Order: sequence, then structure tokens, then C-alpha cells
Amino acid sequence: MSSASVYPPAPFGALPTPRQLAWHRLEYYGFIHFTTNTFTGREWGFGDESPAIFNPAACDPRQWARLAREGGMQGLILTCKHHDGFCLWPSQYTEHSVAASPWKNGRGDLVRELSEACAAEGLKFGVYLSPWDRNHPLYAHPEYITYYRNQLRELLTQYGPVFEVWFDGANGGDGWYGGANEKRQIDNATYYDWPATKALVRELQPDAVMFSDAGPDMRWVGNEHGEAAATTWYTFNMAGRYPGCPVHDDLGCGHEDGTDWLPPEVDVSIRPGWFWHELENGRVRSPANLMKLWLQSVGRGANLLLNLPPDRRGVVHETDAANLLAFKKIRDLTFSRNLAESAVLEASDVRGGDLAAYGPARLLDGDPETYWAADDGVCQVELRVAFSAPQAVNYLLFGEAIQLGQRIRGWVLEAELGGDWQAVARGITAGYKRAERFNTVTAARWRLRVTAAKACPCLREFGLFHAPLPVDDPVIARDAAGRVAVTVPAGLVARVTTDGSVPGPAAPRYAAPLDLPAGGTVRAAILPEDNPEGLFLGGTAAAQRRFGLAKTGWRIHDCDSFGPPCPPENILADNDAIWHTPWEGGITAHPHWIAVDLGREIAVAGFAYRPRVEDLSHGTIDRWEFYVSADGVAWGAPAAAGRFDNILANPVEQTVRLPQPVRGRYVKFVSLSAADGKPYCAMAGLEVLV
Ligand code: FUL
Repeated sequence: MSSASVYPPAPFGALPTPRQLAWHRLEYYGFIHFTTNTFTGREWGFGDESPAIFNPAACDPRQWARLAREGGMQGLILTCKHHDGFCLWPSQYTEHSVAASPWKNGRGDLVRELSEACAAEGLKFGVYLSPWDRNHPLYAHPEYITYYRNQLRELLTQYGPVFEVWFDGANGGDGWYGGANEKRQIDNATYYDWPATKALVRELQPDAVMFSDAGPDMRWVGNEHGEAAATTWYTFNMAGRYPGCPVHDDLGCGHEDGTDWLPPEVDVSIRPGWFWHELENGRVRSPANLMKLWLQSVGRGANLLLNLPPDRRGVVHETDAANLLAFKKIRDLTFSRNLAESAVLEASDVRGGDLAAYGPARLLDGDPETYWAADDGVCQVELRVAFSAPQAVNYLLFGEAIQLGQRIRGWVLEAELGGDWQAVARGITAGYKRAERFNTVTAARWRLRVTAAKACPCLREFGLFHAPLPVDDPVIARDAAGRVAVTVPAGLVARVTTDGSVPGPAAPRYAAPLDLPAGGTVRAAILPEDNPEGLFLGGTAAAQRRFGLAKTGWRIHDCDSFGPPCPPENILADNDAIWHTPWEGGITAHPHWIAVDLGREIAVAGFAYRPRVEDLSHGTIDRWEFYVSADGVAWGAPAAAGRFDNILANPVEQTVRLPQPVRGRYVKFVSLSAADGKPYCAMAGLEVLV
């Protein structure tokens, strides 16, 4: 039968629009978080920051764009305005912008510079315009919506084509608001009148996709640690959702029978925070970690939006740049040779028997429009892969022709071992791209079976690969005796420092656990030059942890809830076990407190709060006070008080330095409110810094 006489499969279910389809094909692009926060060290500026502090001396957006291109990204999205309200372009609607800063004597326009740099590097350009504005006097009033749309109009008409518009869902309430300095509550569902704003974007940039907690084009994946769900449906029921709506735990997986096409985008930072902080220079994600992020985002059918925050100079820091490029190298090496090209491919079913149009060769032609397809009604198919000799494999990669819908709902990769077919990898959804890494299996015959599909499967690509694995980061942990151990993969050695410096070839090799009674910063690195070739892929694997005082002599002195199942002693151990005040029966409201006897008097320089990190974020503390006392009875005024910004979406350890060290033997940490509004509180760890 010729291709002309075999009709193509009918699309099934919800379908991507052309702009969504183009977006899927981007797979990976970058975020640039940059504002006054870069200069204050905050994650959410209050809105009262002076534009005078914004002065990146060597600001070089071309470096950001070049790095993004060399790193394999397809575009960059800039925080043109974050929650603090400071505008990176000279907006005619506010004074609170680069025009009032010393940068380029107030004549700079960062939106212009980055949009031009992106065009010059062949990248797409996108904009983030925070709906929440802690600077604007009229925020929470109807007039602010006009202001917001005026700004959107500036961004969408003055800087060329925009591929993505990013609507953040955060609305924290308090702010400077032109000096009012108060809490302003809005109703996320109605205040912003989203339908009209979305229509404006469609009018001004018809090809741009819009991101938010609820689309209209892509959805938030529900976390900021870089992980799409193992089962990812693009289909979703959008009704009742809006940007900033309460977080639902279905954001990751989606709705199998959803009526809208709303794929997830995975936004994650290369550092613990979204903005550059000096303290985090040693905590940049390693090349191996970035590869893992890629596998659990792009490899699960989502797109990856990776943040590269420029530092105070206005350049992306050397470590971030080196790790991004090393990650690119790992990815290129891993997928450089598709072993399936040297195998004989045979399909259990080919649509209409038309091998030329719908045969398995379509999987290898590199054309996203073509695909291997089965006949209508045939929902279980298999692709047989025969090598002339046993072949070692540790990566699978395949993808659906999603222009016809997301159809597969069950698949397994099998290898023939000793005459039996054995499962090597399996999953439910596939989507635009599915990548899996597994322990090396050597076999001459392989098969990918689609075990269930909503309509005849249509696969656009398929590959098997064998690649050396990137070396995992060292793991740094402290035992109950207060000693710090560094664990590295078998057969490798690490170099270690405790003075904060980067471990190079001159640093001592790690041999035994370190005694660190006063705490300190431990850095460990597995250097290519120390380790056998072949084991090594993708540059240095590194880790850093900062420890407070060893907790050997600590005792819980007082606390407002001692009971099981989450007793206060849990905060003393270096693990994820938590202290949690009662959440059913006997619930009391904030404030909650926990006080520790350090065993001896010291000068307390600061503390760190480690939030709970399991799936539940209930009771994660946002507003707090910290006290130091000589006798554990008289506490006086707080040594520090504040709020942890963005802790719900990004629950990383929060470090606070006291304005000056305070001597005492007892410390008390008080929870004034939970970020999710719960009456109780929870925490995994408390460090005391000296
Ligand atoms: C969050 C914001 O609150 C963070 O500051 C950051 O911009 C992240 C990408 O989105 O909701």
C-alpha cells in the first residue's frame, strides 16, 4: 500500500496549540533572576529598596546569553520586575527603576540589552513581570491593574518577539507600598482580572506562551526543586484554577482525562536561592546534579527552566558557568551515539503496512513531524531491536508525536537475558520525550512494548545509549558524636577543606571523619586529576555544607510541645526527622517555641533553620524571633527577628547572622506564623553559628 492511500491517525483527546507545540520543542531554557535582591541578599525584596544600590559594575547580558547558548539552552526569561517592584527597564509608569539607579548613570535598559543579546546569540527572549508589587502605592487597589497592564504593554511592544510570559503566583501580603508599610490582602481569583490580561498578551504577542499555576499554556509543576512527576499527563482540567490559586498536589501528575492541554514547566535554580548570594557560591549544582535534573524534567516530558542568577558584578559566576557547560558536555556525550541506528528495528504493527510512511525508520529520521504508527484500534505494540552482538545499554530515550495527543499510558523496555525477556525500565506516560537511566544491561535483543494506549501509539523518536555515568556529588554529613564524614562513590577519592576555600589538588585528601566542635564550612571535591580515567565524566563533583556548633552537649531546655510522634529532640540530629507541634487534638496557635541549652556559654553569631523537606510543607515557619539568654529564664529582647521569603515553594536551609554576636548559654527560636497559614509549626533542624 502506498502512503497516499493510508490515512494518518486521527488526533486523540486534548491537543497542543501550535504555540504549545513549538514550546514543547524548546525543551530547555534559562531564567535570569536579577534585581535589588542581588545587592541586599534577600529573596523577596520588601519594596523599600533604594534604586541607588543597583549598580552592577561589569553588567554583561551578552555573557549570560552566550553562556545559555553554549549550555544548550533555547532562550532566556528575565525577571523584568520581581516582587520588590524595581523595574529593569526605564518604565514610563514608575520612578522605581534602573532610570533612578547609578547603573549607566540611569540611562541603562537591561530588558533591551538582554533582548538584543538573546537575538544576537540566536536565543528566544521571555519576560517575568511579578503581579505582586511590594513597592507600588496602589497595589491591591483597582488602579494597580492598569499599571500592571501598562507595564506589560511596554514589555510586549518595545523589545521584539517574546516567546514566554511568566506569571508568578506569589502574593505574600505585607510590603512597603509607597510607605504605607502594611499587609495588603487581595483575592487572587478576582483581583487581577486575568482573562483581560491574558487577552492583552494574545493581542500583543500572539505567538507567546503564558506560564502560571494554571496556564493558559503551561502549568507550574508544583515544586522548585526541579522534579516532574514520573507519570506526567499534559492533560488537565483548568476550570477553577488561576495564577496564585492554592497549590494542588495534582500539578505534577496532571489529569489523565483532563480536557485541556496544559503541560508542566519545571522551574529550578542552579543555586539554593533564586537570587545570587555570596554564601551560596559553594553550593552551585554540580554537572552530575544538573544531568539528574534534566532526566527528571525533560526526561519526563516537561520543559526545564533553569535559573542562572547574575552576581553583583552583573555576570553569571564562574562556578555556575563551568558547571552548566560541563553538564552540556555530559549530555552531548551521553546521547552522541544512538545504538539503535546500528540495530535492525522491527515493529509488531505498521499502519496500513506502509513502511515508508509509518515504519520504524521514522523513529530515526530526526524529523519531529514523522512517526512510527500502528493501525487504528491497535493499542498494544512492540518495537523489536536486534543487534548483531550483545550490546551494553544504560539509557533509553523515546517520544510521542504529541501533535496527535498524548496517547501512551503504559510502556516497558525489556532485554532478552538467558532466553527470557526481563524488564529494564517501565513507566506509564511518555509524552514529547521520555528518558530513563538504568544500570548497564548487556543483551543482543531488546524490545520496547507499549502495553496500553488511548489510541494507536505514534512514536516520533527512539534511542538506546551507553555512556559513562557522571560522578555523583560527595555527601557530607555529621554523626551524633559531632564528627563530619564525607562519602564518595566507591573507588574515588575526595579533597577536603574546612576554611571555606575551593578544594584543589593542594587540599588534603579525605581520610577520616573530621572533628568540628565549633562547626564550620566543609567543602569536598572529587577532582578529575585524582581519579581513574573512564570513571570520570563531566568535570568536578563537589559539595559544601556549613555546620553550626556541634550538638554533643545540647539539651532541649524548653518547648511548647514535647510529645510524640515528633518530639523536639529531633532537631538535634542531622537528618530529616522533625519537631512538630500537635496537628490534631490539643492544637495551639502560634507563637510556638523551642529553647536549647548549649551546655556552656558562647558568643552566638547566628543560626540556621532547616525546614521540613518531605512532601508535606505544613507548618513550615515563615515569621520568627530568635533569642539568646544567659540563664534560660530571662530572655530580653529578640537578638533577631524576621521572615523567611519564598520558603514554601523553595524549602532550603535559611541562615541568619545576628547584627552582632550575643553571649549566652541558651537560645530560643520562636515561630510567629507558618507560611501555609497553619496554626502549628514544624522544623527539621536548628544550627547555632559561632
Ligand atoms: C516564586 C517567586 O516567589 C520566587 O522568588 C521566584 O521568582 C520563583 C521563580 O517563583 O514563586
